[in-house]
Amino acid sequence: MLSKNARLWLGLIAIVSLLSLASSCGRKVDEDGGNGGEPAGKAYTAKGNEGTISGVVSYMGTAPENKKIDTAADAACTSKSPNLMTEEWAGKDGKVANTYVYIKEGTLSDNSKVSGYSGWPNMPTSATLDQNGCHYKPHVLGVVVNEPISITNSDPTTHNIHFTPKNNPDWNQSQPNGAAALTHKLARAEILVPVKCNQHPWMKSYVAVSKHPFFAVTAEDGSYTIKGVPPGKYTVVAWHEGGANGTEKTMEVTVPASGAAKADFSFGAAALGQPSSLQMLPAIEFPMAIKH
Ligand SMILES: [Cu+2]
Repeated sequence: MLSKNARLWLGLIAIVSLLSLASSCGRKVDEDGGNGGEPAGKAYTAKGNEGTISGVVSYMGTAPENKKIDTAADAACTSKSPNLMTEEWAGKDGKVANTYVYIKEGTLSDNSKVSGYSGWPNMPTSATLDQNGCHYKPHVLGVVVNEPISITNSDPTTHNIHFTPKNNPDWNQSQPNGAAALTHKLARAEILVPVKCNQHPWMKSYVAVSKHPFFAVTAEDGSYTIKGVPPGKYTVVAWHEGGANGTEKTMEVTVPASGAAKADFSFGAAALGQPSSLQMLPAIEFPMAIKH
């Protein structure tokens, strides 16, 4: 017969083992590359006949003026960035910068699905998000799941970087003047994660987390190029900030073998009548169900 003490110990050991089992199961979900607990897919091998998707994002009509930001709350910001402006409609000559363009889904020429792959050639391996002049550079950033994001503070003041995702854990770190770079990774796909600074309420950026490398952010001239795309038919989406979840425009394109597909997008009220711009979809995907 076991003594009362021994039974108590056995019970405790059983509880601790169960708890560690549960937590290792939880970690597995975080490390699965954002597949939501689904089994990992296959890796795509480059065939040498990949193509590109490129285009230009424009504003139909007159884009709203960016506004001057009142930085009086922090003299260090005012002296470094005396004319800080909002960046929602940055861009030149009616073109729209800071638009995240990505392949949402698609079918390769061998009938396999983009979402069926978990590995792609040329996955980006590092990104930088700099706090400089009391705003984020870049304003919109695309990364892949688990890609290390180096977060730097180039300002003579303290920032507090705060990722506010729906599909990944909240992450909130203070970074004083001169502090070493911080590194953050997001384990699950999410389009897009708002990032803010708890010290300076005007500071905003958006980080898109993708399972594949087929995305780009538009430059000042509105242009973007997505490279290394296997021949196939794709749903391409352009996301731009604004409102609660941003606005998405959707287009279907075909990439021929070793060829190029064009996908131009338009935002703005005047663009609503355009056939390619009818869809106004919520930008945040529903969190994937967690299956163990
Ligand atoms: Cu800040």
